[in-house]
Amino acid sequence: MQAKSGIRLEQINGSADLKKLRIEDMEQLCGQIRKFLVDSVCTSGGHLAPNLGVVELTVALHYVYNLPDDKIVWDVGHQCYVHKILTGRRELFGKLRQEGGVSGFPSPQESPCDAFVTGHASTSISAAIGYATARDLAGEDFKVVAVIGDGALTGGLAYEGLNNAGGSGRDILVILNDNQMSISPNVGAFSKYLNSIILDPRYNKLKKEIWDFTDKLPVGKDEVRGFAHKLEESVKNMVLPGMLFEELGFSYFGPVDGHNAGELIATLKSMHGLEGPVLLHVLTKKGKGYGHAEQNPTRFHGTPVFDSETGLSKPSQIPGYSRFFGEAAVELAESNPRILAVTAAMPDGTGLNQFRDRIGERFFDVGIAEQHAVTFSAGMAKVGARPLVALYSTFMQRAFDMAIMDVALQDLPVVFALDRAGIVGDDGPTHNGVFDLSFMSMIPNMIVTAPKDEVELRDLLYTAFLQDAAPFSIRYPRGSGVGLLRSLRFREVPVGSWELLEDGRDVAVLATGTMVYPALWARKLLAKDGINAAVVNCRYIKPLDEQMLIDLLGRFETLVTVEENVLTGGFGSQVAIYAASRPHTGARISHLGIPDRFIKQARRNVILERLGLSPAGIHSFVKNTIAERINEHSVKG
Ligand SMILES: Cc1ncc(C[n+]2csc(CCOP(=O)(O)OP(=O)(O)O)c2C)c(N)n1
Repeated sequence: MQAKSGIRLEQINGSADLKKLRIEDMEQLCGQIRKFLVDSVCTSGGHLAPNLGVVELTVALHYVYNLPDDKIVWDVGHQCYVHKILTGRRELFGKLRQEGGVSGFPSPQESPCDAFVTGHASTSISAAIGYATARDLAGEDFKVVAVIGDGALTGGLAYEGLNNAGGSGRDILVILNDNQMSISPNVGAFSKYLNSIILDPRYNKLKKEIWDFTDKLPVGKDEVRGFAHKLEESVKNMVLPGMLFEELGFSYFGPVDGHNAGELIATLKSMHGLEGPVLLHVLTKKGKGYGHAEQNPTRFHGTPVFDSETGLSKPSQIPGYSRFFGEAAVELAESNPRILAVTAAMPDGTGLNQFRDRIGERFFDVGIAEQHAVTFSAGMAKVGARPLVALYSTFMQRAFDMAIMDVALQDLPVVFALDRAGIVGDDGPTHNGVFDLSFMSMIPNMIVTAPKDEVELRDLLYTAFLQDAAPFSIRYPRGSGVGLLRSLRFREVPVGSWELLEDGRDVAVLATGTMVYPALWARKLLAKDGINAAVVNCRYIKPLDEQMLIDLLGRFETLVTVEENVLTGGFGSQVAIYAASRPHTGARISHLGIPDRFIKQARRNVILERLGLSPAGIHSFVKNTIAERINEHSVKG
């Protein structure tokens, strides 16, 4: 793309190239970046609207700061595409979020300009103040910037960071990228507070005028600013009550227009020499510059492949698990007024938007606050409500302690719906939900389940609400179900019951959740090798179906467990621990699951195949296990 004044995005491969440009050229550059973003994301899918919103901000940051010496920590990290484009990774965008391409989140392995791995919200201020503290102790002088969205600012960790940073007095710049949106419209008191600042700019206008005026002073600028600051301290509560950030030890600037690169550059430059914690409030529009995304920022927060002209994506043939879950939740809640639904800023992703639209008075979006979501649910359960808290498996990690202390220790009937469990693929290691079977199973009183398909998901949800005392967790994967017709009637799935789908002679395959259907396929492949396998749907990970397990241990010499979870502490571990506690049966149990390493981005099915978690993979694992077993026999014999 040849620009009028000869600016070409292809020539920008780092801050140094950017700094050669004139301020007047920035608008044109930003236009090129936006076009590049839309063209890339429409063919690969990814986080479009958040990136369109930070084009000018990212350009300005790169213009003023020196990377990688200075450190920018991107909160959540989903808005780092522009940063990646400007730091020499533009060509890798042909494979955005794919194997061998550029990942969708900051990755220091990819570039030293990516200061910190992010993916889970609200960490940036803590990481940045960590950087600043170690910097000061080492006597170094690089700059540290945290860029955090108003959505991420609803997470408790952000306040822990603000508290620490504001109290420390260290040099750190927090940029609040305020677009009034989380994935959905932002919620809660803090969001209202930010709005009140935007809507009442009197104080900030006054402050900016003083700042601009003092900037023009030939001498004594700092003294006059110091005096003005003291004056401001004494009058601000009269002008705008509750300047919360200032009270927390930050010098607050803004709100400024986040789509005027020249103004942003000038502001950042003028703030460059400021000491202590500083917060710059920047107003942006999510999806800026691409009509479809501006009109529907939630839809384009993270999008599948789409047609850039129409903005439309191909609808999936089979409804996703989240939709089934949302429908079932509504159905159950319509006949049980005690059921309440809780989400941590993910009404659309979890399918609870259906609940919100139908039974809004019993729906609660608490912001990006998984820990609070769980303890809030515990409080409600304590007085007889039946809370259903729906979180992505990866974000449930945040609330581990709350699940133990606030829910399970009191044996409260909170229902946990853990979506996106297992490998998610494109979003990479920050988003894989591969630990929940382990950490949920280790909690006393917790019932842990994984349905084999969408119908069983509905039935397990129904069963969960039949339990009066115990916390109950259900994990299910990203994406489409297996395409079964919805059964109209709910059926109870007795707690701790497995389902013997196919009996066999040579080996028992104990599969859980997403691995049940691949195990049935593998059975067919094994039959061609003359191996007759039993396949069990182990939908309860805890409690195990002890009766059936005892029977299988007695009948089979070889058992294989299969799960889409890390092997450590997962389903296979529970089976092994139980089997080890039984009188010696002679059965040998082998385990197939996710190994002890982080899994990088690639297509979900590619990863699963590579890990052996596919029909072919299960087939060869079982075959090899049996072959080893025969070998052992012949050596002994
Ligand atoms: C702990 C955690 N919970 C949920 C999410 C899912 N999530 C990703 S981005 C996002 C919204 C972030 O909003 P904001 O910080 O305002 O950034 P914006 O997308 O508006 O630029 C959410 C809820 C997450 N990344 N981390």
